[in-house]
Amino acid sequence: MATNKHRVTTPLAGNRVEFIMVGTIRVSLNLKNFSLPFSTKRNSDTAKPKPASSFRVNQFDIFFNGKRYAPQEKNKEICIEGEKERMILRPGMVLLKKFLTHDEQGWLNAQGRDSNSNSYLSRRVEIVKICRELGLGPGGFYRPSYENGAKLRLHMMCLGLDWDPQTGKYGNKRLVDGSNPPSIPERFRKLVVKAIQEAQYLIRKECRVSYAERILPSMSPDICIVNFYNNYGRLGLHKDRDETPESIQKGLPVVSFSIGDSAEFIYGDHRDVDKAENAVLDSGDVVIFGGVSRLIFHGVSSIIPNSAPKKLLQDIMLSPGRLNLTFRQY
Ligand SMILES: O=C(O)CCC(=O)C(=O)O
Ligand SMILES: [Mn+2]
Repeated sequence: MATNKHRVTTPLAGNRVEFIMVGTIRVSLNLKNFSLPFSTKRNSDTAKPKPASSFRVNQFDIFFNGKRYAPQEKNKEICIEGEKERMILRPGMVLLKKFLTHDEQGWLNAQGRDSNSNSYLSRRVEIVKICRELGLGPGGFYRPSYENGAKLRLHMMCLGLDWDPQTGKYGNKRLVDGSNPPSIPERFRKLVVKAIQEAQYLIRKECRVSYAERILPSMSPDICIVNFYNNYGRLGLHKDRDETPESIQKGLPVVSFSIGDSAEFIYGDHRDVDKAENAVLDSGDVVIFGGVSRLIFHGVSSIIPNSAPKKLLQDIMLSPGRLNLTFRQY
């Protein structure tokens, strides 16, 4: 069964039953060693695999072209320095509410112009704009499948290294079309480092310890998975465990940015939705889990429609849904 994104257990395991019609009779064919065309791992000896580069993925634009209903007033973004909430959710797991200021979530207005021209652009991180641009180019957004052919309920793009949901492996080329993943923009990497430092500061303060680094280690991200969930998007409970054993053993954290509509994020010690804890991740929130929480189960049970901040939607044409960037050190 395809139960999660990062570990896919054996659904078809190389076999597929297919039906063909012979006159009015339906005949089932058990196709031994059937492999999905984009899986290089399981190509049978007899079938001549098509080179990955001859496959194309459908381009996916996270900007919205249609008519949008006016965002509700209640979704107005409040982003006042000092009102930011920071929470330790469990040892090694921290939630930084509104860590990404509005400007850092996207600074272009709908016409593609800087929404505040005499602003301190150097401090701004154009996450949405950059993701959109990268997402339309080679190695950009696509709708990945599990090994059994079922589609993930999101669009994905990898930065730094490609991560393949079918093999659970990282590599330099995307198997599905042979493209190279774009690099992680330096601005993103700086923000990740800053977020970890804030989380460590919180741990030091709240837990009155001087060794926050041991509870939540620092890391330098070299991989990033960018997910775009529409209103029906979700991601089952899973662990992020495809990074190197050293990275995982050291508890180097996963750092996850949320932009756009809010999500019900679930997490816990078991792959059991009923036992999982729940946190709503709003636009601008950053969640970090490392140290003893590095291998927690986590997932997204739902996206809350129409919950994105009004200001964000006024300034950029992000499609209804949620953009998520998850950084790790390989
Ligand atoms: O969207 C999220 O908040 C989680 C994403 C995630 O867990 C992943 O990409 O591995
Ligand atoms: Mn994950």
